[in-house]
Amino acid sequence: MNQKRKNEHIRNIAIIAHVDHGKTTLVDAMLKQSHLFRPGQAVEDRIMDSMDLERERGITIAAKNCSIMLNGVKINIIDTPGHADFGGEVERALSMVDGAILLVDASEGPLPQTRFVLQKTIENGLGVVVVINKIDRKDARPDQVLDEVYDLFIDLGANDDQLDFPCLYAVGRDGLAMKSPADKSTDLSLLFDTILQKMPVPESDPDEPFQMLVSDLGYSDYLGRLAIGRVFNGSAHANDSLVCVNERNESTPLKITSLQTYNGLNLKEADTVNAGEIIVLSGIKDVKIGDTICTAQRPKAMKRLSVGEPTIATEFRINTSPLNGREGTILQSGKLRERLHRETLKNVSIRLEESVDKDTFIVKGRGDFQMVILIEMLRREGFELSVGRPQVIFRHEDGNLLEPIENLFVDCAETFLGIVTEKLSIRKGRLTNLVNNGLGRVRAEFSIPSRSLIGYRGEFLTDTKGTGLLNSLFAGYEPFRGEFPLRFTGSIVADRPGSATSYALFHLEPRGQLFVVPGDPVYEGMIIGEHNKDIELNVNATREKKLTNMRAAGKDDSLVLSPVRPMTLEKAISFIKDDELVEVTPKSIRLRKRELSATKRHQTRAQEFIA
Ligand SMILES: Nc1nc2c(ncn2[C@@H]2O[C@H](COP(=O)(O)OP(=O)(O)OP(=O)(O)O)[C@@H](O)[C@H]2O)c(=O)[nH]1
Ligand SMILES: [Mg+2]
Repeated sequence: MNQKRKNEHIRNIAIIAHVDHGKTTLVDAMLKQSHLFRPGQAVEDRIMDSMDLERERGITIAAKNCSIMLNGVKINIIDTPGHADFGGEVERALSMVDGAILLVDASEGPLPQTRFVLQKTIENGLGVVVVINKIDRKDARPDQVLDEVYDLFIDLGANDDQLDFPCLYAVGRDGLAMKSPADKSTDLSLLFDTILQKMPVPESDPDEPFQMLVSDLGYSDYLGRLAIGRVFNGSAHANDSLVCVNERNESTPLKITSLQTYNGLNLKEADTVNAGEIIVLSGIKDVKIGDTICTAQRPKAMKRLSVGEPTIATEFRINTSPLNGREGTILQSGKLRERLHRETLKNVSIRLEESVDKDTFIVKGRGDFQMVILIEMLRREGFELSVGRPQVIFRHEDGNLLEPIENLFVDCAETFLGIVTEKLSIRKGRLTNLVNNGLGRVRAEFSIPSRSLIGYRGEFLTDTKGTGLLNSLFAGYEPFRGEFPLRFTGSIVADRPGSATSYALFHLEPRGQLFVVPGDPVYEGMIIGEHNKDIELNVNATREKKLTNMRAAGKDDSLVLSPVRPMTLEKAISFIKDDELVEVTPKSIRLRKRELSATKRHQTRAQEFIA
């Protein structure tokens, strides 16, 4: 066997964890303490969360690269998202690195996504450094959490080397790392030393020619399409002629126009890049994530990056409501198709399917929150569209219908367990484990269909008065567990176009919860509220009070209406039933029936009844 060549000048690491365990905040501290910024320079918090939606929602959505220098060694760092719906980003990030820093919250301990990310890391045979983070929390229990992490490694089948993981304690927010929770520390130097000593050095095969696995794509107005990934073997120089090998093993020639590497938060031009480095290459038009860039003389595709299959499908269509074209600038199905296709190039866990109807597209992904983020991005770009309720993807095997199942972890006060268990059992959930810590809180585990969780999170927070924690992990496909009602209420539907009036809305209030306020435009087939009873109620929302000589119309203003909570995308897509859609524009979120005409809906129902 060949002697492997080591590149001692580089380490490639990913920061992985369950959502909110402090990854992006720790990267801030690593950047600051590696003297990336001028002394006194104002730097915003969670600097790697650079997308508007990441900053607004306080979570990481896409994995991103940066680098620091430690004792002359370059550390490429990839900050990854912790939300389960963005798990594909973690898998993509792990394809570029040799090791991962696994953060675990010192109070919460390992949670479902900790398990997912660690499992992927172990499967990839990568090095792991465990950091028990946030030990400043009043409810921190670092010793117990370390035991739980150890149990998790064993449970995931880690080998003896992996079980011997280095473990540190940290307060990422203050930039402190220590060997034991009681130690005093003033900085992250212990973490930096551990990275240098324990994270595997990138290795390559000196007999192999240049090979780069494309793990991400970018675009620059100046350089065009950018292929981002790790050089696994050999070296390349600016202006080299190479080939790109696609999934059908076809080679397309390319000439490198620029090579760049990560330098802090920016990119830096490089003349030569060597095995072990993570690079940004331009000079290529047609490239996909998973392709290999290599030499024309010995084209050899690397193992393609594979990520988990999508479990959710959502219908995206053009906006056909009577109000279309008033608030957005991009309305055509061709534009929608092109934009969704572009998303699949960047986002490894999203797939696009055309449907028989040329104005309708099926987008497949990992969860309803991922869909919400995609829809939100589109409306900000000026799109108008309508979307259906996310549906889970069923499978058929040997004549049996199978559905995706999740392990659901509930942590709540004992008093709320009754209502939570009742709601989950209606949704075909089964209690599999229950631990009562004797201090008034319980941890319960359920096995439950993925479809049951669409829209459940909001209800759970209401039922536990905002104090419950809910986490889930995809467990695999199991036999279909049967139907259950999506909701026990109907829709209040406008029967004509116009403007909603106070008078009409005031008289509709006793019938349910309204979504519109006086002056809002309405149209036939638009859902303006949730009906208390499980039937559709068609109403005239534009009704004016009959004027008499004695009274003026303006009197209606004195009617006091209950406040209407604004409809969020999350709420809207989980509220609608299969025969309903959400209309999304840059300014509004409206709900509607698929079939706008009340007469036609009535006819269809009558036919279904006869059939
Ligand atoms: N007490 C305490 N809180 C922290 C610490 N580090 C981060 N936090 C807080 O934890 C929250 C989440 O921090 P992030 O850095 O965004 O967590 P993340 O792991 O990047 O989250 P995702 O990327 O969305 O998965 C923020 O409110 C931070 O202020 C810490 O050391 N101690
Ligand atoms: Mg983050």
